[in-house]
Amino acid sequence: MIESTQKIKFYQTGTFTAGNRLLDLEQRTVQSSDERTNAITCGHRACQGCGEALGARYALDAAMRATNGNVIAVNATGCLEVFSTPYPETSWQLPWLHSLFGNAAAVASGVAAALRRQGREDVRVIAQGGDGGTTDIGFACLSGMFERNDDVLYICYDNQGYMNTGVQRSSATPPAARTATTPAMGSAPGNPFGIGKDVPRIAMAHEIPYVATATVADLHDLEEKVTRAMSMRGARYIHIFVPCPLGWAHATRDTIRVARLAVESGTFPVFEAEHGEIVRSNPIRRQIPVEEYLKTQGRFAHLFKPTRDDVRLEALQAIADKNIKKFNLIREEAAI
Ligand SMILES: Cc1ncc(C[n+]2csc(CCOP(=O)(O)OP(=O)(O)O)c2C)c(N)n1
Ligand code: SF4
Ligand SMILES: [Mg+2]
Repeated sequence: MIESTQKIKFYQTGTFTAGNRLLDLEQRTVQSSDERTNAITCGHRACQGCGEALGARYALDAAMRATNGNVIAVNATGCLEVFSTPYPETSWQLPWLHSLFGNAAAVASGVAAALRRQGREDVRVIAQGGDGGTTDIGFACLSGMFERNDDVLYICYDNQGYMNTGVQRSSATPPAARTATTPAMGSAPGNPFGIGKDVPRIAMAHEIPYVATATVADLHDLEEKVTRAMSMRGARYIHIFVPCPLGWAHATRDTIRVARLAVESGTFPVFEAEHGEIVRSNPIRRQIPVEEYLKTQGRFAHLFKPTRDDVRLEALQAIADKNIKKFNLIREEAAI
């Protein structure tokens, strides 16, 4: 008789809350614990199915657990700031500061410096902003924060556009995507520009202690990365992929599915880097064609109707294939 063993992997434990029941208590997510902080709580005005609201809740609750509740958050202008703090109300259950659209990293650096001066090393600082606040207007302040290695975790919630002001294009908007400023008309409908700024890799070029990407589709992974980041000192950066049902024109119930398809198609690579070197990447279980991801969203509808745009579909597939190669996302041991 031939005896063989196969390691069983519970992939669903990473995604669905119900999957937590398959895990020991200490391995369950922060979100499944009734002791979580609820860092951003009910009453906010995010759209139904907003990926950014979910991402912020997951990240900040994990950071609060990792620091015994000692977090000060600094927020850039954007949806997260606007929907959570309509004056005089707030949904934040932690000290929280908003200044301007472009200076969250600089304000956070100042808060960290003041805490250091007071000898309050137990209190940790998180800066957070959207892709516009991070990859465009806040980029110089962010690079300065990295270069000085200030003791701040910066989190970018990437919904690939200026959503708060009506879905304009940012430098994180993918090629061909329709936005209010890149309409689906003309010879190159949608965003006519290239691949956008790859801020996680730009952050790596600063050789800061920690850089990671994550999505709202994998709660365990996201929480682990925030926890790891909070165990370190110096400048850290996490880039979280957060679908936006309003701007991307996908069903509100599909936020998690859209994020998962972005990962499984290779469109959004999930990895970690320390001091400028990639140390881990999350393998793809089953590569899906990029089309399967694009078809979930109205912002790419013009690639399929009234006629199929094979040239641009191939270009988008090529970007995903390149990611898969660059980050070694398809590996023998990942297949079951
Ligand atoms: C200097 C300045 N320019 C423009 C604005 C208007 N503004 C506020 S939020 C925003 C877009 C934010 O986009 P992003 O950072 O991606 O966050 P999102 O709303 O998509 O989460 C813009 C253009 C502003 N507040 N300040
Ligand atoms: S526009 Fe998008 S990011 Fe803003 S609240 Fe709505 S779903 Fe969230
Ligand atoms: Mg945005």
